[in-house]
Amino acid sequence: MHSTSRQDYISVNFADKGSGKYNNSKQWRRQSCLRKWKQLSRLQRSLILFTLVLLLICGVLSYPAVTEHFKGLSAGDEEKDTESNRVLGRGSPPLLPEPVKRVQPPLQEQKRLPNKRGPPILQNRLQKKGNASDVQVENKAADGRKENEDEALIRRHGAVIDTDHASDGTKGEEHKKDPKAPTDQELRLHTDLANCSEAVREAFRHAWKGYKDFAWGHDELRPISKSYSEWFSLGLTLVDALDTMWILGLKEEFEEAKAWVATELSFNKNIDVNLFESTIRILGGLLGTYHLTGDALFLDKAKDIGSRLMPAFNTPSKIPYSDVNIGKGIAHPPRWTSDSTVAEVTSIQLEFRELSRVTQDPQYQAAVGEVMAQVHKLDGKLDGLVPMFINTNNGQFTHQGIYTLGARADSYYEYLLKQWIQGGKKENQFVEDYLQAIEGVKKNMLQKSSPNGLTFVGELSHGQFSPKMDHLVCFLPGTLALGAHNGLPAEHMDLAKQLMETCYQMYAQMETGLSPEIVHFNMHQGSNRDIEVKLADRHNLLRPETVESLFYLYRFTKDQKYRDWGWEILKNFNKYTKVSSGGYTSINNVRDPDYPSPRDKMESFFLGETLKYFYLLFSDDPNLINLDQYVFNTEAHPLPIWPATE
Ligand code: DMJ
Repeated sequence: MHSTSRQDYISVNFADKGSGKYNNSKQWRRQSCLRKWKQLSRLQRSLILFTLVLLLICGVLSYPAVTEHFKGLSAGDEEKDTESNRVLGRGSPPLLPEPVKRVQPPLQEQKRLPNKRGPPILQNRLQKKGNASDVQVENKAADGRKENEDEALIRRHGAVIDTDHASDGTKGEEHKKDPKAPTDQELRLHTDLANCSEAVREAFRHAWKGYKDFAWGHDELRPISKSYSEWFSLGLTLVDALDTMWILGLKEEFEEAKAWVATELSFNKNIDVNLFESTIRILGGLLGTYHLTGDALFLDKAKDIGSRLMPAFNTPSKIPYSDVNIGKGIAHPPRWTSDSTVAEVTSIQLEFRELSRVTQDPQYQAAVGEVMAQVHKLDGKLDGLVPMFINTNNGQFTHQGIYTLGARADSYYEYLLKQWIQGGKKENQFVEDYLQAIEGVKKNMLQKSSPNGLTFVGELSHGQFSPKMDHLVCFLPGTLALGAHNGLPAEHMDLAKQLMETCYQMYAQMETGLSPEIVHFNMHQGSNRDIEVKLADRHNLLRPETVESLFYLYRFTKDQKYRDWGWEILKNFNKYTKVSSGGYTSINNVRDPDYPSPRDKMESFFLGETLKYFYLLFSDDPNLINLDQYVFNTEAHPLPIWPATE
């Protein structure tokens, strides 16, 4: 409605410089206010003053952050003290993790059975320092004793490395050692004493408490505002976290989540979901939990969501649309394009292939296999590297000439290797494409930074190299190591170690000890520092990739430094992202330890992936997800490697 009220018009008087008009009118206004005030009765004046004071008091009290800030800080301190005492084995005896009971799928059943991507880019809403009181993050909670140990650890690991003088194939790992820093053996002892596994379980319980108290049954916790956000309205965090609880031996939490799945989780809803995200988190999560527990509830739910996602493949090219309405059975591309993301259409294969195997229904595997077959044949690759978009009408790559191992392409490479492993290393096309792509990375995207020669994977745009690397790329050291473990060239392991060091430095060189979302490496001779971070890239979303790779590297090399690095990162998550009332929050600024600026969101992958990989990193049981029996999907849900007889 068009309003013509007076408020619609603003009249602006331009002051005549030097005429003194502006000052005069200000004076005039002040005098007229005073005159009006004096005309009021004493009662009227008292009433106005009383109301103003009342409003002021209410304003202060109803601003939750003010009271919560103080409550939060003191509660946080207490909690942290207890936690660190337990973690360091002081006071009461350390809590040992309960033995994890794992149920493998019965052998007979196995025989019966047939054989950042990347989430939508999250906006960086940089907050002003004035909002600091919103934060209940326990970033100053550690006690004195612990602080000293932390500092020692950070001093040692924060030291810049020289990758040109290494003895172990990783080219130069001469840490500038502080003579006061603890020896490797002391650190090992420290790590053992700290009982890292219990610390991860504590972290999970804390995250779960926030989810349970403020977001139960919803997609994601917003821990600062003690509320939730919805993406698909499918209890995303709960479903993503199911197998983590099982692996961590958190029986009670698992049972309450299972009860919710049994009674509340319904896919018969008129909602749009993203095919890739719901496949890796929900279908993958349900299948992984089914395999660990043997409970048919999860298989039934997996079949339900899997079949509801199938309309996505009804496109002219058979390259799936990005979105599906799972209630109506109608799929569509995003409103602004008929393209899908390459990583998204090529990182749903492990899950749908497994769904075919367990249901003996070949339609799922056929649909995702067709996508791989088409992508394999497409023109527009550069030495095995793929562009970021593919058109759902004609099945061709679009936006050609841009290559990255980060968002929108990353898990294409991961799933090439993992499909080969899942299928018992028989489908050669996958491993050939993978090997070619890794050669493509080495030839076109691998560079060293200055001054310390960190090996990194940059990006290519129409032949121009950019020294930009997403944190997402840190899945690569783990994937390379997994390939080498499965018989691929040993030099892949060397490269994995070098890139692991770089991903670790992306954490260690930041003031909070947490990596930003994106870094740029310096390549000019004479640079002062290897890593630069642009203002808009300083956020940390609690992502898993570096911890994931640390887990693989530790499993395959047993080098203690990977655990030490993981322990350091876990402590920094606790220091800068833990919210005292429950949950962990993404932060806006990894470079400001005084004000990391919470974003008020706990992504489901923090429980689904990050904490799971932390736990596995610190576990000494090689059979806790044996990597010769299971392959993790890109959301850390373990799926069985198919038995050779199938
Ligand atoms: C997760 O959903 C998956 O790991 C995906 O492959 C990439 N993005 C997030 C974690 O960063």
